[in-house]
Amino acid sequence: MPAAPSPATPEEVMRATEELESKAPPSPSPDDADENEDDNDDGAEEEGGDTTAAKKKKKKKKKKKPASAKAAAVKAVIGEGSKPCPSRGVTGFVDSYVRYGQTDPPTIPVAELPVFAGGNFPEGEIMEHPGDFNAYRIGSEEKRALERMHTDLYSKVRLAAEVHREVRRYAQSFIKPGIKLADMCEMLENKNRELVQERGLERGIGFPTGCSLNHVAAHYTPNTGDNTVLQYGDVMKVDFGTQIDGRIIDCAWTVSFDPVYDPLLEAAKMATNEGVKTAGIDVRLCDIGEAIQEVMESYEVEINGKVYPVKCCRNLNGHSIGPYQIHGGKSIPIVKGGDATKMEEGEFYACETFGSTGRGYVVEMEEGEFYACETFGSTGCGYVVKDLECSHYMRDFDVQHVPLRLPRAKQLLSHINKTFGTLAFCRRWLDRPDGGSTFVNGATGGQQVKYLGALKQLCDSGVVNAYPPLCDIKGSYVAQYEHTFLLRPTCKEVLSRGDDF
Ligand code: HZT
Ligand code: MN
Ligand code: MN
Repeated sequence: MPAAPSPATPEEVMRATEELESKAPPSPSPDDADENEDDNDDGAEEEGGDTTAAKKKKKKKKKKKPASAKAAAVKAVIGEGSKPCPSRGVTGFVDSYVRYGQTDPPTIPVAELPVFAGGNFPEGEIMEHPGDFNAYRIGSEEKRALERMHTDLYSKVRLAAEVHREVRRYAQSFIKPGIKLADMCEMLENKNRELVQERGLERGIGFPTGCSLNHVAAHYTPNTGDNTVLQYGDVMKVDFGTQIDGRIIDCAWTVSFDPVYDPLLEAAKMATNEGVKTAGIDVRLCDIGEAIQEVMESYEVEINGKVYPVKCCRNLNGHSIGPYQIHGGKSIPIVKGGDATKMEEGEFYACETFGSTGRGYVVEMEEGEFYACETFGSTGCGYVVKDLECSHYMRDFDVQHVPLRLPRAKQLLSHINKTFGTLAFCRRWLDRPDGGSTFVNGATGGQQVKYLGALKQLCDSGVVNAYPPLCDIKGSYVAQYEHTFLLRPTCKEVLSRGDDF
């Protein structure tokens, strides 16, 4: 039950898109305004060199100039053909990577851009570790010496992050109402492979492209044959990853076209930024959760004349990230009352928050399963849902060896081991002629056929885990933003930060 009428004819789709393109960007928060300004600033953000004074000066200038003059000035700096982003929830220009000498659309592998010669990839956003007890870190020679031992690691994760930024910028240029989600995922994933120079387990996609819609919060990607088309009234979470030597950048944003959802998107964006800001060495995970909830729940959103408080999805969390391990073992709660474990030097985290107009609690729903109505916040009879199939799977990181008698299960596990290792994968990839990696299996030597029984056996044996779509109540809307950061000895580096979000 979409809140706004969805454009049905191609003409209506075009009109909706044109309307969006002619509209001013969403009412900018102070943060958004800064990010927007940075876009015409030739990578100043990445160099961490933009001073507050410089920003103030630019802001004043902007106020005096009419919008058209500003747009022209920005265009002159970025280059010919600068395009504002057609979807809401992000800022800046979709071809901003041309400032690095990248083509538009991007075709040059990021590691081959001359501007990054010698592995000199852009640093993420640098923030100080919060707390007086951390103040010494930023100037500590001892901590700086520790960082010099990790130059290669930092270079790898910064490369993965730059690939993520360029792939998502490209995706933002073609994600419009009317696109088939399977096509969107294939284009995004193929660009990810191309820009990262996919080499099997060495470098490639970090995990399947989530494109969960509306009340589905996470872990939906189309299976083969799914013809779902993105609608004007949809709220879509685009969640994808890039990995180099197992170091995964996990980063997501929300796409919507109808401005009624802007406050919901803003709530999740601000809550994620609050989590990123609050995080640091020796900070308790529960304190981050409390700060996130405070920000998220300060928003409300009016849809069809009804006002909804924005709620945190309380059983979803951010997480630490280890090499080849998307969930490293620690969780960042997004509500108060979490555990008091502290963050530690050297750890990687994905801070992700989910704001919902629904119950603020997600359940796994599998096609054909039986649910009591209580599950959906009402009482009475139970019913069977015909909802979403599972698409996401991942080898259990800790399960070493399981005896498998059935040859088809054995063969599938061997395919998974060599193609994905302990990285997550989806059914669509098993259906590809390369079985998920041209580097590992050759362009046509990897396709898996009639594997669903074998996959189920691997799940039943515990060696593979299924990650079904996580759903709030039907008719609700969920927004998500996510960033990956690193707790360096001297500072916090928000690796995935871009000028879009
Ligand atoms: C699992 C399977 C995948 C990790 C978080 C996430 C997308 O919900 C502890 C905290 C991909 C990722 C994951 F195929 N999950 N981030 N981005 N999904 S999670 C999780 O399972 S476990 C969060
Ligand atoms: Mn994610
Ligand atoms: Mn994540």
